Amino acid sequence: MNITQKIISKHLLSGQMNVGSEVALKIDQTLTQDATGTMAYLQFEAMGVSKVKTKLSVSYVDHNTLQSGFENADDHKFLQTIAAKYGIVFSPAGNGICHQVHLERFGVCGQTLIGADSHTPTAGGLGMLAFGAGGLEVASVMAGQPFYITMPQIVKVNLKGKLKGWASSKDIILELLRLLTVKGGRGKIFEFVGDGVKSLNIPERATITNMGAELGATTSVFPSDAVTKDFLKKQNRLSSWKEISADKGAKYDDEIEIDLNQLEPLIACPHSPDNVKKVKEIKGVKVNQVCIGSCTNSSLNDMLLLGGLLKGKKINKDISLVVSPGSRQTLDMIAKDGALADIIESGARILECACGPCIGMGQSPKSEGVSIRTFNRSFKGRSGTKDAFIYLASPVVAAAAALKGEIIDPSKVFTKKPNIKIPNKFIIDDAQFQKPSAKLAKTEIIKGPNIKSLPQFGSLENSLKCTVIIKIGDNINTDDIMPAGAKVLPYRSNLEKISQFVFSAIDADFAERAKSIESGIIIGGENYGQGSSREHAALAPRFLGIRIVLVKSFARIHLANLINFGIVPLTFENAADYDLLNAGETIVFEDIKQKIKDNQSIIAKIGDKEIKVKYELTQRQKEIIFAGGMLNWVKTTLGVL
Ligand code: MIC
Ligand code: SF4
Repeated sequence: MNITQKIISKHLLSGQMNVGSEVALKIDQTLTQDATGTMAYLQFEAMGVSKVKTKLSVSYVDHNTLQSGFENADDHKFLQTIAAKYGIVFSPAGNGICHQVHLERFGVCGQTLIGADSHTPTAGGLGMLAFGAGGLEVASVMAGQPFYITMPQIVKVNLKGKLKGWASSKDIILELLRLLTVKGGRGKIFEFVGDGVKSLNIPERATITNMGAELGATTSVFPSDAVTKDFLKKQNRLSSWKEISADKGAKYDDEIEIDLNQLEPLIACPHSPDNVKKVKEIKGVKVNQVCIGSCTNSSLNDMLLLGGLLKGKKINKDISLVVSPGSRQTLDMIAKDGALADIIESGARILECACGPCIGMGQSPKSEGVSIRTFNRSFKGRSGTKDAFIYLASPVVAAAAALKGEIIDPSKVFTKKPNIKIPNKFIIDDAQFQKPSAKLAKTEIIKGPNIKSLPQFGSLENSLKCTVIIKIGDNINTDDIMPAGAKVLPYRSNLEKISQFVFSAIDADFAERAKSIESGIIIGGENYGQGSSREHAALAPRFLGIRIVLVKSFARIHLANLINFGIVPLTFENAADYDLLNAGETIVFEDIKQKIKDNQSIIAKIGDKEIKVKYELTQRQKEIIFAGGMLNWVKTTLGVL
């Protein structure tokens, strides 16, 4: 067996490990963050379970840490009290970014993890099978339900040789994005093997599994070996280690080879993570801002390297360099090591250990500004400045740009690699985590005025008559559908408020129009809903009356979110029919419910035009849609309704 099959077979509750068939998995751990967590815990609460049923569930506060009003602080209090009541570990603001902290303090080799955040696969760097999911799915797993996925293809990524010169692990994943694009990983798990693996440390592996999300992959995983053991030993967590590797001759559905010796510094140009070029090809672009951090590149290794690169140097006068270490542990260790002082003295601005600029929580670039970021996403407008140009690169490329004020090959700036010494023992101080106890289980849940209860959606009607509220193109991401940033994020637990922002950057009147019409439909192209796992990108449209999304193809997590909120996901039988539809038209779906029940094809009628549309739904997913969403369905399953 390969690594994926080994872990899946140990967690398989039902189904068969055949590509394309649905499997139900036992999940050991869950994680949430504050932007998705409030909704997930409201849903969990509605399920009426007395305690989480997982081995470990952790609730992190790392996204909405800007407190420019009471909303976010109220959310934090709600998360803290609900965690206490239901036996969830709580990690408050300041502790760090969920994926970094989870890697350091909680991940266990060979276990399964789902997280209400698309970058949950980061933990694959430790040999965990970790999936991003909607909050409602995480809630149902916490309530003891299995996690369902369509068994993906397993792709062997053979890493050959060793990184040379100024190439970093970021360049490995950027190379994969260049080769495969943001759609290339859909329905696939990437398993990294080969002699190149052992030369990569855990944070380097985690940079790759983290950004596997940008490929649209179901997840990515590395073996667990002596390097993993060493990392966990330094974290004083040797008991979380176990060796995991693919059997000799293990079978894969596909194979890719990357020769690490040949890689050179790469950069993803605006506005998509797959628009990858060699740094030396685009040198000379003037830069205004450099941001180093995010769950992709904020580890101790990244920060020590940065300290070494900047030591004794000053950044370019036209640059704003912002640095956010990934965790309190990292910040503490670079403070004691002296690397933090080197970073500060270079002219950097130090931010708290949180997502920060990555999710548009501050540090938006200037108008038409160019920002080089070590992050994983560069969708237009996500930085908070609509006309900014975001480039994604490794900390080395980012540091070179910060010193010279332009995109430049690092070999022209640095002569030799700083000698980084990773201490033998990490600073272990878990004092800021709130761990579950019998006493805490008596905590009263506190909900501030911005935290609104969930709406109840009705079951699916037999026929639907929908107006096309918007028609959009390919690769629409969930930031397009449901923007984030400092203005919108405070309303993640207030559906009525946040729904006003649906598609606001693309079509300012979308919410108004959708609300004024009884039933709406969205028409889209390929890979609809790529990017973040935010279920608000399905929940808020449903709240506005969207009943059907008809596209050429879907991204995995968003497809699950649509189903979970009772929106019918349809695709064109013939992609060219996309051209026949227009915004404002009315489409009639006669007997849609009965047809789905009977597995028959569906005809969409637009006046006297008829087009064939299709769906791929398991029996379970059909029942969820008929019930008006997963919450209704789970409540029935658990006997709460
Ligand atoms: C993101 O990177 O887009 C986020 C913010 O972490 C999201 C989750 C969210 O929208 O809350 C994600 O990746 O799932
Ligand atoms: Fe946070 Fe950015 Fe990572 Fe999302 S991608 S979890 S916003 S750091």
